[in-house]
Amino acid sequence: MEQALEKILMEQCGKGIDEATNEELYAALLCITKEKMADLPKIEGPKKLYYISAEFLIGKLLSNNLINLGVFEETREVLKKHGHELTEVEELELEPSLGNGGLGRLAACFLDSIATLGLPGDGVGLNYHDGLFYQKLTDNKQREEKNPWITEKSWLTKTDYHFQVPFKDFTLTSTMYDIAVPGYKNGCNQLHLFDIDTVDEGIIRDGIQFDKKDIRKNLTLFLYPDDSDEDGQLLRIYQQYFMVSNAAQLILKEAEEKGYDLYRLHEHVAIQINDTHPTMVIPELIRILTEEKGFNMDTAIDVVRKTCAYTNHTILAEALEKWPVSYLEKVVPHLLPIIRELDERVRRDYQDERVYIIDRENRVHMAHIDIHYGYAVNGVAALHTEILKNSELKPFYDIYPEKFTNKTNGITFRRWLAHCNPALNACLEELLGADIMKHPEALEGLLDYQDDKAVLEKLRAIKKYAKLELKKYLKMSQNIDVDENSVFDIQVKRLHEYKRQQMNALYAIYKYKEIKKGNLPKRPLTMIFGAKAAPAYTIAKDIIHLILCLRELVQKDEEVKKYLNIVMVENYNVTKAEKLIPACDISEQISLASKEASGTGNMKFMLNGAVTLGTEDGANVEIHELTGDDNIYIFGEGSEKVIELYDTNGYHSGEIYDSDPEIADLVDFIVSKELIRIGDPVCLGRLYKELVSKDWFMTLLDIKDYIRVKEQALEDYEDQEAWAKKMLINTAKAGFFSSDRTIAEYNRDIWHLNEE
Ligand code: 26Q
Repeated sequence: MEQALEKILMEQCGKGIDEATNEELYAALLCITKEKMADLPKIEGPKKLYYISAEFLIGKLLSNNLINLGVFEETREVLKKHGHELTEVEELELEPSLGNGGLGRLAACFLDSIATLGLPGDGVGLNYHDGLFYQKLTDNKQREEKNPWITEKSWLTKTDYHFQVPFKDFTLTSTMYDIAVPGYKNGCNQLHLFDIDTVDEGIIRDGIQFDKKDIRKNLTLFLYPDDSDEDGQLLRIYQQYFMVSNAAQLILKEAEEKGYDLYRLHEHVAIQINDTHPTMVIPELIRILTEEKGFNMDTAIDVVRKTCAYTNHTILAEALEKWPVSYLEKVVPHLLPIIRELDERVRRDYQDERVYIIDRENRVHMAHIDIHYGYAVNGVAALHTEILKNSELKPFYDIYPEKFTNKTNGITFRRWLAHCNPALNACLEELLGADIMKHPEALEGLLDYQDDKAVLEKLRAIKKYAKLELKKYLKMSQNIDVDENSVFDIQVKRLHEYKRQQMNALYAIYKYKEIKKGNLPKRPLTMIFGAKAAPAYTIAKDIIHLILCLRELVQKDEEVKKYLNIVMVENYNVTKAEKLIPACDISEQISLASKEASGTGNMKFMLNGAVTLGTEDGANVEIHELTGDDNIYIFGEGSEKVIELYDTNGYHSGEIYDSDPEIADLVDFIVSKELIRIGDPVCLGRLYKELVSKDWFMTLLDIKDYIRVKEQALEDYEDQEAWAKKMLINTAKAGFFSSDRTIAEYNRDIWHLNEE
């Protein structure tokens, strides 16, 4: 590494390593790493996976690529020897924000694991120039700004692959860009990101506004542009079709180049459809096979069905895609005859209109295409899959029980342990004498040390160090002060009512009032939030406003400030997650039971020795099973009760509000004199009203139990040794959540990539 670095720095800027600036070092390391990845063997085999996803939230790549190439330590040492810090060099890398949250990050973890397991599998997605917006917090509100990440030198490599993508009124020529995906001490796969050359960032004005009709200029500008109006939704359809038409053409081109018989495509190719965003790949493949490859309809459908598999990530009705036929007519009319044919075949075979593809209102249910015309359907955590089978997708499960499987999500330990918490990783490897990156199950060995005072002390020291690092970072980035001796209680994830950040905010109100009453906590509490709200999601923005107003209130109160600190991290993203997660004591996973399909942040916190405070939802259920009752804090109603309340219309927040003065007291505070003086009465009033009159995600149902259990957790924290043991057990039991395990299961049950 040292020689390579010296050589390239001399060539590029005529300097030695000592004199090089961080910018020059970054450019040189980028170049060396790209070359090393190009030299890796391409992972190959009899069958290849294409993981199609509208999102790949890959995060910064320099350190991770160095780790996977096995040269991270060496590189750090070389830089150190010459007076530089790799962490400072890495600060210069811009994070590609090519995802919203869980689903996109999962896709990135999966690519890492697929390559690490040596499986041939590429990602296919879009090269959004600005990704998801950059979140600014000003005047206690979220403002959206553009978030460009593509610089002249980046991880993208332009290829000479181009495809023609036909839309109703015009045809676009694509360009494929590749990002190398090296496995950990293994060969290399690719992430293919499609783009068009005519995209124009110049059309963006005031924040993130742009002409939604100018497809040639806007197609790959943003991830999920605001789709609250028809033009936004049409743009989404343009994006989705552009993605899948390129994917289909790439898949067929590669298959033909390898000399495969397209009638046996399914023996050589598996396509994973990540939620319904890439669903149009099914009719698109059928279209190309019938129109261009001489297939008849029956055979085309048969081959495609044996090739495509679908992952469901949500049961929230509003997130299940249903496109009006009229919208598809405007963008991709050539797919409609095929979609209608697919629907007619369903109608011929089944009488139950709940399984039709086109409904009475002429909307196309994308998930229904996937389930009928794919060979596998999976949920992302045990509870989620059970809910799919027994309620949300029950009519489909009754028809195709053999298609349904569970694949509990996972996270890559390369990023979420080795990279983000090197001190913990080093400690674990030393204790366990194993490469945790290859053998996550070895973590269980940590249980042998659960009563070893020296080890417990070491784990606490590692946590303290991470808290100090976060303290420095918050000071530097947002000029926020935090006390490393306080409890760090963290809720970071997209802002959504079902995730119930509002419930956590009500806890902050509770704590504020208690402190005001003189019930002082034994130890100060730092409540950290990080969350972006969708630009058109009004109530979500109101919740951010409430949290920021509460911060201001507490900060201005010299008395309360000593005991309570409310922090909102600006522009929460992968890079910030890497700094927050190692520093966490209490991990907030408080969604309404049944609503969070899995969650993956919960796994990252657990691995890094945080204790979960959560509901029996998504993968929390599995975390609970692994840790046992003593090492997790569970509260709230379970999913069965919640589902029953929805089915019977049995929940009325107003009744709880009217009958419980303690709860009313907390909710009323949202529109109290103190807060209205600080905040926007319209936003706070709207949120108040939402909670007392609707509260669709049942905040008031669980708030009291939440407060009770959180108080218990804070009390238990005071027994530092007992708490350290909980931390240890959480880390020890986290091996199950390695995405290597998840991917091995996908391969065993769905993809079968190594089988001739
Ligand atoms: C749909 C229609 C119109 C506009 C946008 C969308 C849309 C966009 C993004 C729907 C869903 C998403 C993203 C969903 C997501 O991130 N789901 C999360 O997936 C994780 C990985 O499986 C789970 O852990 C989380 O529980 C789940 O919420």
